[in-house]
Amino acid sequence: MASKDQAILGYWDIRGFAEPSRLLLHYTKTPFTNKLYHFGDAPDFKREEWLKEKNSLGLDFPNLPYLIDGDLKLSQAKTILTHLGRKFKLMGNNERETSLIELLIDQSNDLRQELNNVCYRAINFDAVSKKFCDETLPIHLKLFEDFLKRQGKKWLIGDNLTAADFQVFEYLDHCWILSNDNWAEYPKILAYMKAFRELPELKKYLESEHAKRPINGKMAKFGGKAVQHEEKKKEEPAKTDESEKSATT
Ligand SMILES: N[C@@H](CCC(=O)N[C@@H](CS)C(=O)NCC(=O)O)C(=O)O
Repeated sequence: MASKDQAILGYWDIRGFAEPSRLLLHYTKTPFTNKLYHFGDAPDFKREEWLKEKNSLGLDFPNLPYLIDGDLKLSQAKTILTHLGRKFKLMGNNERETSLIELLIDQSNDLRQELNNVCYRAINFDAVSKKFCDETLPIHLKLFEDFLKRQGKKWLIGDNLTAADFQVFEYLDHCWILSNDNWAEYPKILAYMKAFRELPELKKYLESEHAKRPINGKMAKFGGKAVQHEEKKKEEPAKTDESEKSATT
């Protein structure tokens, strides 16, 4: 039963940009209202469910995701994640760690934006996704692999999770789903992702609600349907052209 004091995290009914914060909230066992908005059906994928509330929530900069935490109302995915990080003492133990956490959040966001361009905006999906998997993704993966190697710790910043881990894990996982590769060249990343999946605080959530939620909106050419991680199977890209018109996420 939702308490009226608990925070509300609003977003589309997908993993997208909100899942890092959802993971953090689950990890910290924080009860929250996971307010989900649904796209309409093809071909228009209407956003009415969100648009009719968008300007009445008291958000200074109305957008999805948003977080209503008491009288604080935030949008912007990174702002929400770092707000929660500070609240739950997951933003590092000193200035240096905090700066590295922010760096990792921005770096993984760049990767997610590149993935978004493939999934939502590619005109020729097959060619663009192949180029992403063959050229762009390996550059990013090598950087994360080397970072993990240099750090030499279980998590990105030492032996305890920080806010960065929720986003880096999540966005690497989005790429894993698209890449359909075994990532054998990146043993540190593989070990890191395996350890994350086995966190007792998250295991159940990762195997249930999280696994059932698609990474992208249903207008996307890829990731609009939930894909089981274990299957490592490439989802068929959507065949319609409507996706280009409605690419919003
Ligand atoms: N820079 C923003 C981008 C937010 C954004 O693009 N939100 C998309 C979903 S991922 C949306 O549908 N927003 C609702 C709107 O534009 O009204 C963030 O990082 O949160």
